[in-house]
Formats: sequence, structure tokens, C-alpha cells
Amino acid sequence: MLNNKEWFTEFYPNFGTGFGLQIKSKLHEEKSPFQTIAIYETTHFGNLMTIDSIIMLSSRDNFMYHEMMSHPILFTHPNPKNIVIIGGGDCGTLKEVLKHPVDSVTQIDIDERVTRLSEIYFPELCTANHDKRASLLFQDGIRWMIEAPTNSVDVIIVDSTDPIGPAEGLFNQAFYSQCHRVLRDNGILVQQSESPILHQAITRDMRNAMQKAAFSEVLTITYPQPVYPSGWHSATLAGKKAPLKTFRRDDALLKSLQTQYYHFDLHQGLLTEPAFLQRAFS
Ligand code: AG3
Repeated sequence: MLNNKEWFTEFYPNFGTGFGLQIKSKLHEEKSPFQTIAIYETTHFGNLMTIDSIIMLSSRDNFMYHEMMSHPILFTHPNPKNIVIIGGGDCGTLKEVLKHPVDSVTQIDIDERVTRLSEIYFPELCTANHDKRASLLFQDGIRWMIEAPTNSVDVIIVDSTDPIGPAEGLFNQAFYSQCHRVLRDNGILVQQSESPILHQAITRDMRNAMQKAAFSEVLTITYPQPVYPSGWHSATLAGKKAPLKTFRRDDALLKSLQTQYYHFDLHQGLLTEPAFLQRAFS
């Protein structure tokens, strides 16, 4: 909520904490058919998008989230060609994925307005939207997955909001079973899995549901994300059959990505979860 004229603060009442950004002005607000989307200009973090008063991204720090949702999984897969992104309407993940030599990326976000507003207020994330390999669909990702052909996709990236509201159905075994069916044998799924320090129960439930959906291996990787709860975020990978602890060190490709956060030695470090998380997930 905008708690006075100058600050936007997302409160986490269940955890007695919150995160605030100083605001120069509110640039836009609208109710789409699905949610309320607002855009602010902040004093130090560039533009800020919120959905239903939940922080989605800022210009300044989204690179960590978008790189970590894309590059670890794409370097883990031996030869990723057909990619699906569920959610991700701001197109930040899409842009990172399209830096790889993939054949196709299908992005399915329920709310076209997120993309249209991102094109205006986060144009740097939308530079690849017209890439010939990209298809931007605006429909229900859960339904899309149910209707998608079996064994047709290499990598599924679920870049969703929190597990409340429209995204709730993306966090359960029924959805993961559909993803498992749609992935080829060496396919991998990755999903944003909230804060390692605040939301261990959510992450643990996701991991259990992925395993029940017959994924052979799961791995939770963590990274900083200042504007999200606790400033520390995670993504959970699930491999259908493929091992998750090896990755391709393709130096020429990495160089061409021009990443600001991701590199191979950092990836190596991600393969070991912090001790308290190993205990929480065991
Ligand atoms: N996806 C992650 C949203 C989670 C943020 N949660 C929160 N602020 N409580 C955002 C979309 C970025 N492409």
C-alpha cells in the first residue's frame, strides 16, 4: 500500500516485516480483468510494478531474478530448444531466454495488460518481444499446459506471482504432473519458490508436490532479490530424468549473454543448499 505520499511499502504481516521504497510519483494504475496493476517511479530503484499491492519488479534489481530464472536451467539442460514460460508477462525472463540459441519460446501469461504496461514502463525488458522465435499468448497457463502435447517441451519456466489469486493453481501436484507429461525425457521445470528464510513451508510443499508428480530430482537455488520478502529469493528446479547438478560450461555462450549476476563459478556454488535449508527440505 502507499502508506503516505512518499513511500510504497509491501507489508508481510505474517512475518512482522516489510519492504519500502521511496516514491517520486505514481505513473499509472489500472484494474485489468484479473488484477490491479500499478507503476511507480521510485527515487533510487527506477520504476516499480505492483500487482494487487504486491511488488513484482523494479528496474534496478530485476536482473538477478530474471537471470536466475533462466540461465541455471538453460545451462543445466543438455540442449534446450523448445522453451515455455508460464506467467512472466513483464518479459524479463523471455529476454534472458532468447539470448540462448533456442528454437522457440512460448510465453503464456493470463494478463495481457502486464505486457503492455511493461512495454511502456520497462522497455529494456521488452527488446526481444518481436524476436521471430517468441510467441506471446495471453491465456490461462494451467489450461494451456493441460492441452499441450506430451513430450513436446525441453524447459518450462514458471515465473508467477505468489501462490494466492490467479497463480495458486501453479503450485500443486496436478499442475506439476501436467508439466512432467509435456516435458521431454531430459526436460526440466523451474519455478520461483519464494523466500528461503520466510517461506520454507511453501518451498517444501512445492518440492514434495514435484516429487509426487514423478520428477526424479529437485534442487532449490537461492539468490538476492532486494525488493522481495526478506530480500532473499529462491527458484526450485525439477528434472524429469536429467541430473540437476551438472551444467554446460559454454564460455563463448556465457560471454555473449552479458549477464550482470550469473556466471559459472556462481552456478557451481548454487548446487549446495545452505545447511538450514538442507535440514528443512530433508
Ligand atoms: N514474480 C515473482 C513475484 C513474487 C514476489 N512476491 C512478493 N513481492 N511478495 C514476479 C515477476 C517477475 N518477472
